[in-house]
Amino acid sequence: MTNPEQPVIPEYSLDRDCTTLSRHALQQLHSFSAEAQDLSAILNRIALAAKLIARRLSRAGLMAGTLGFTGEMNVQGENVKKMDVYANDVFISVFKQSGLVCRLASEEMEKPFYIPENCPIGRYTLLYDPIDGSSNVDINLNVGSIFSIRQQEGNDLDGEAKDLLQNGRKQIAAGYVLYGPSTELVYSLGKGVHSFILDPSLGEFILSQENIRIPEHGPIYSTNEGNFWQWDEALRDFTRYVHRHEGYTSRYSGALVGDIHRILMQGGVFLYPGTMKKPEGKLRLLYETAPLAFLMEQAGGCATIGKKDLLDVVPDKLHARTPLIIGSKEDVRLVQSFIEKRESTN
Ligand code: AHM
Ligand code: MG
Repeated sequence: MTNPEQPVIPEYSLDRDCTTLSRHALQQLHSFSAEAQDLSAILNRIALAAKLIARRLSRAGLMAGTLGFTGEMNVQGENVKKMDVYANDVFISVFKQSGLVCRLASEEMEKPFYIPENCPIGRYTLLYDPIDGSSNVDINLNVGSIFSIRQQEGNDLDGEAKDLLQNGRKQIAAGYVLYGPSTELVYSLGKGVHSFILDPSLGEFILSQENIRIPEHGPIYSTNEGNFWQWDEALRDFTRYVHRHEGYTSRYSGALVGDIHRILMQGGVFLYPGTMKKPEGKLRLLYETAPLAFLMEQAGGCATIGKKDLLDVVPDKLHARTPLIIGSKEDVRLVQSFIEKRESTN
């Protein structure tokens, strides 16, 4: 008998509380096949990595040896932060003895990391940026992790990982974790984009939004305008346009995941173009721009390097970089119209 005094909790709320990331992935794939189980288990491990990183970030200012630089340089020639190293190791550690992925390739490692005990059965490679936007870490602002899953092709006996030098359409799944006021994981298996919030009381990522769609047009433009004089004329034309027209507002946090998350939810465009000194831009294709482009297309937006779709770009090396113009279709199109206009007058 139900007590009429007791509030009736709708059934869906319990079911929703039980919609964890791994269960959702299985639902998405409509299957309990070995492949579906593997992908679901990989996402579950990524979720564990995210929880470990979120836990450390939440207490970073109180723990010795957590903030600041290590004094080392990474393969990109950038100063490495202690959190970069920790987060990179977390991903390796959660995949050891998992039988799930044979290789991990990360922005922080010159070459892929092999997990030989997994290789006979783990036919996937995980690509990731363990802490993106790490300049924000020391001042307690938002940062993120970005990930992508690709099928391993061939045995890669020479360890060169040449099979990873393929376009972004080869990705099986991609996503990011945003370490903000809540920890949020957004992912796609090529069947829409879905978001999960970490419920600390459960220690689980619980479904918060299914089938996220980016607006066709939005009010935000997000870019580091400090580079204005380093951009080519077309990008400057676009910037002048948004300065002179009502309806656009600027938001830029210096951490890609948060900036892209805002664009995904509210619409607009994020730009990290090439500069005169670095025509290929700053962001890395395999660990940053391709996973985000995959998500954005799945949400109904788009991503380009200027004229070419970002997902069609084939990297010439593991740590290749690309310019990035990403977001709502209409706003990306507007940027492209300035590029075309400049080309037609040159
Ligand atoms: P990182 O992976 O070394 O942290 O670099 C990537 C970050 C992005 O999160 C962000 O969009 C960009 O670098 C910010 O760069 P800038 O300081 O040049 O605006
Ligand atoms: Mg990064």
